[in-house]
Amino acid sequence: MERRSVLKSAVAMAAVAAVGAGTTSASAQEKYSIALIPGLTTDAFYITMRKGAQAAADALGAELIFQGGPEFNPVVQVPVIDAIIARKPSALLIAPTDVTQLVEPLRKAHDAGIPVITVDTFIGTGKYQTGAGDADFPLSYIASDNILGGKMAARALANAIGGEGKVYVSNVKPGVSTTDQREEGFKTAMAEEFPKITVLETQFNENDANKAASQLQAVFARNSDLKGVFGANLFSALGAGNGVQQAGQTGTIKVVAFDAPTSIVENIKSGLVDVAIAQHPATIGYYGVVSAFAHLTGQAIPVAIGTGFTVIDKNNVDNPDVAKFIYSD
Ligand code: T6T
Repeated sequence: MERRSVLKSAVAMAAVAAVGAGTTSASAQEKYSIALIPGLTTDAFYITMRKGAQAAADALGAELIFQGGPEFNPVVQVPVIDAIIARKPSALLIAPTDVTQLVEPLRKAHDAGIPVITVDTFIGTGKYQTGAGDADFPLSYIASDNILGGKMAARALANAIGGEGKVYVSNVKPGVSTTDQREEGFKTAMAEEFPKITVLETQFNENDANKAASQLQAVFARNSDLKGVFGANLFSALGAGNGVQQAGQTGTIKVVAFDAPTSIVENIKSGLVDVAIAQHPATIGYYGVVSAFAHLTGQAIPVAIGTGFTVIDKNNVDNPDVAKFIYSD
């Protein structure tokens, strides 16, 4: 089935469920409020996720509350969760900024009777509703397959550098499920499939593109034969690319980027970035709201929903079917 019709039927199913649940009727249907807490508010990835979530909320007649912090940081995110719990939404969608530090803050929402679904990132192991561990209480995890995405990045970078030489991962910080898994997938694919590639020590930038740019230059200063870098999220890739440019190495040190902000178009066309792996954040937001709504109206929902990727390079960047996956900002 075509993607649009899959989404349409998901909404239709949820809407039918709402009427069929018996607690609602077409004339007196409860207006559900669904909160979405992003990793940070100013990131094009989450801005795009919000658009998808809003589209689903509009289709279902639900209210979307979007509230987050200015930094990708548990210390900033926890007070946002507390503020949301105080507003008593019907359900909470959240991209938790740490696998362990968000467990107890989110349990408070769960204990207050607010169903929790995590989008993009997970808590604990990300395996929910299993009865194992203390972080299995969220109902569902809706996200990209980040291990696969890391493997795809490794293959793209290996191809760009001709299968040999030194590369490294520019990453955010340990404890973020998505970027940890991308690094894991990248290293696994490199070890298993590309024995002539050496993966140098990962550089952690705390989601700061300026830091990622300085780190690129420092790694290059220590390794004049550096062949490539994998930027494991939007800011890591943006910064690593800027570092390559500042070092005068555009096209020589190859860059594979995770995520696709609007600047990626120019960076691919100029040859600064070889390949970008775009996630589908609008789809994540859309399915997040549809899943919350389905649960609220009495339906069982999948414990995990995987969304796709679009791989962008200079051969397809102008194709409208590809360009539609560039993030909004
Ligand atoms: O890569 C996305 C997201 O998937 C990750 O969890 C955090 O970083 C981004 O938001 C991009 O900045």
